[in-house]
Amino acid sequence: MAALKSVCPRDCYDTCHLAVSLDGGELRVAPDPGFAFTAGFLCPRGAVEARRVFSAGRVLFPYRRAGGKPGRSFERVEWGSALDEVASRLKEVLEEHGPGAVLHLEYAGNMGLLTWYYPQRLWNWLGAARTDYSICSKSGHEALSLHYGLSYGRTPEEAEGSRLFVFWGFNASVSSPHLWAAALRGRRRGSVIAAVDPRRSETALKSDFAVHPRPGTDVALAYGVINYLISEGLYDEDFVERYTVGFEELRREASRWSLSRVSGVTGVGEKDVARLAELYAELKPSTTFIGFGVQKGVNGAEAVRAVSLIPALVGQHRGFYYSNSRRWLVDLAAVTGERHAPPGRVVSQVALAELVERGEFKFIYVYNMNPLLTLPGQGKLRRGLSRSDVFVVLHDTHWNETADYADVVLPAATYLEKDDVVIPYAHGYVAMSRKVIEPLGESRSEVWVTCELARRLGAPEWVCRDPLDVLREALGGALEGSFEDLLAGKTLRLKARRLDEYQTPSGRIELYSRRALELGFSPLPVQGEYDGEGFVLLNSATPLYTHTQFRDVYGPIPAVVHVNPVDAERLGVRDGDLVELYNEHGSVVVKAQVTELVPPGVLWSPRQLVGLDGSPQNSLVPTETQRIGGGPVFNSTRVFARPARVI
Ligand SMILES: Nc1nc2c(c(=O)[nH]1)N[C@H]1C(S)=C(S)[C@@H](COP(=O)(O)OP(=O)(O)OC[C@H]3O[C@@H](n4cnc5c(=O)[nH]c(N)nc54)[C@H](O)[C@@H]3O)O[C@H]1N2
Ligand SMILES: Nc1nc2c(c(=O)[nH]1)N[C@H]1C(S)=C(S)[C@@H](COP(=O)(O)OP(=O)(O)OC[C@H]3O[C@@H](n4cnc5c(=O)[nH]c(N)nc54)[C@H](O)[C@@H]3O)O[C@H]1N2
Ligand code: SF4
Ligand SMILES: [Mo]
Repeated sequence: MAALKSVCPRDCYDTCHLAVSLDGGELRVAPDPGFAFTAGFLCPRGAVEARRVFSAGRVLFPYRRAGGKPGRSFERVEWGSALDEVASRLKEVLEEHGPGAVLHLEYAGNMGLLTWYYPQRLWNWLGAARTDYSICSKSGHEALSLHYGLSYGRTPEEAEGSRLFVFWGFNASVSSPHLWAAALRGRRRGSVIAAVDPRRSETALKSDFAVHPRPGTDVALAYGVINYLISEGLYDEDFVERYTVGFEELRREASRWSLSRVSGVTGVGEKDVARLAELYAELKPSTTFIGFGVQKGVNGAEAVRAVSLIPALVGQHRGFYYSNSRRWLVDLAAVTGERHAPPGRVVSQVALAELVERGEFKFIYVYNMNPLLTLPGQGKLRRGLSRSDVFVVLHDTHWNETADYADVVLPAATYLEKDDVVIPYAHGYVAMSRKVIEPLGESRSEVWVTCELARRLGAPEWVCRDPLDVLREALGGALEGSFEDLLAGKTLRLKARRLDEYQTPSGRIELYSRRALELGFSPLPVQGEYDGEGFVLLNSATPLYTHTQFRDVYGPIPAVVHVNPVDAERLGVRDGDLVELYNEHGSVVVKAQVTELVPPGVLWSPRQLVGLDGSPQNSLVPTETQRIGGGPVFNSTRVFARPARVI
């Protein structure tokens, strides 16, 4: 069989274009050689997709619960009776409690328009509650929009010619391997790679220059850089004059951040702060890659704001890279049906556990997400979902922890078993992702399940509109080329908003943000509290897993914690010993790895792990939300540690 085009739909910066073939019945997933950015190699996850599709972890049939919660005791049922049961429970809850007691809960397990967005047509028609999708990048988006209007930045293509690549709280060599490869290509042409990370991350270790601020002190560091640029006359006066407003206010605030004060707060040596500023002044163009990682702490949004202002001072139009989801003209509302029926109640995804514990939802439909490991406040979430008055449905490709709390589990087709279109958030190229094999077992697409439920609930015709027509409407004005070209298998570029256009009240980069003032935030970035008791527990992406996916191929996410030798000594912990991490929210037992990759006072674990005691990492993370954007605070979680005695 000739290779078919597909696109990796994982929540990942790279959105690899793929060539998928069936050689003698064997499924082969390879990079599409025709798409330069991701040609050449796949990451360790992309490389084992075929194994994941055929793994023993697949949900292949519909099931209904046959034992208590939590637990995996299920009986197989026919699709018809599973859907009938779901529809009748849904009707009961709607009648008794209204649509606000019905929640659809999803994230980006598969970023396809038909997988993630299409099902929302049904829920919007019902007026059901949804979340604010704040779990990942929302705070950073809102932060950038205060100063730049829409939150988009450069694409990898636009960044590639940079002479300086700064990875700020962004472990790209792990979390965005093709972007990292692009940076390495730049280095071979003489560019410099710098990293800002509290840890000696994989990316920091491979960079030409790295600084290691204390977690949560990035605002201070950014002000240090800004102050140095201004006071040494190294900033681009002409650019600042033409494209920004609020320079004087920024200058005044930054002038309070002398090298010695910055060094005191961040722990970064004065010379290194100055060196970072000099790199910005000397090496142009530069691109600052602002990671989702730095943005997931109490000071996360403020850090994104502060860091994003540095490129403006050195004369770069949107000289940063964050997420470009707001750069394209894709009409998502055409997919979610929001113009027919706006979403009902919107609740915090980060703080969802609070509402679930209080029993605010009686019917929860989960798809494309594994909230029973990935949401903060696991203790509350688990207590809430154990209530007898909540009915939980899960539509997933694989068995996961959420199934342990589900009443009905429905089998989902993987991306290789259905057609879809994935909109990337970094590069701007799309291709139709084609069904390569028939769905395994009785697994079915989200479109199919949505329409089966819609029919049972008597939904109007628009809810179940032909998915191709929906895609045509959503993408019609968004492509450089026609939708028919896309259908015919061409790779097309997305129309993109301009880099030098600023959708702020003044039409310029607002170093001092009027919108922030109106919203009740400080017009200039603020360095918040960063100190506290015990340790800061950082956690970030690791190479073999996409969040909780690929454990069926690679085994459990290693339940380990990195501890600096000084702390290990003080705690009486040796390499390989068991340690209990605990705070007022919960406790998790992990194995210590004594290493200088983390500084004293800071711990690091692979994110979303399950402890050796079966307790999830997110039982330590509070449901606290950031002021700007309502994002999570994973990377400012405070914990204590002690040698673990029993398991
Ligand atoms: N401690 C800690 N927790 C975190 C984070 C952190 O840094 N630290 N990061 C947060 C971030 S940034 C994110 S983005 C979230 C991610 O949180 P989740 O989105 O919950 O992450 P996944 O584990 O990838 O779960 C996706 C689920 O979708 C399923 N799936 C995959 N493909 C399909 C499909 O085609 N159809 C259907 N129906 N299901 C499919 C997978 O099998 C999996 O069960 O986690 C957050 N949680
Ligand atoms: N392999 C792999 N790649 C992925 C994913 C995956 O699950 N696996 N998930 C994708 C998704 S959804 C996301 S959100 C991204 C996340 O990928 P990134 O944007 O790279 O973010 P993280 O991996 O959360 O953390 C990056 C770095 O931020 C550092 N950091 C933590 N706190 C601070 C701080 O206060 N200041 C600074 N300067 N740095 C800090 C951490 O030490 C870490 O090295 O990765 C995407 N790519
Ligand atoms: S997970 Fe990311 S890097 Fe890996 S194949 Fe998919 S898009 Fe590419
Ligand atoms: Mo994420």
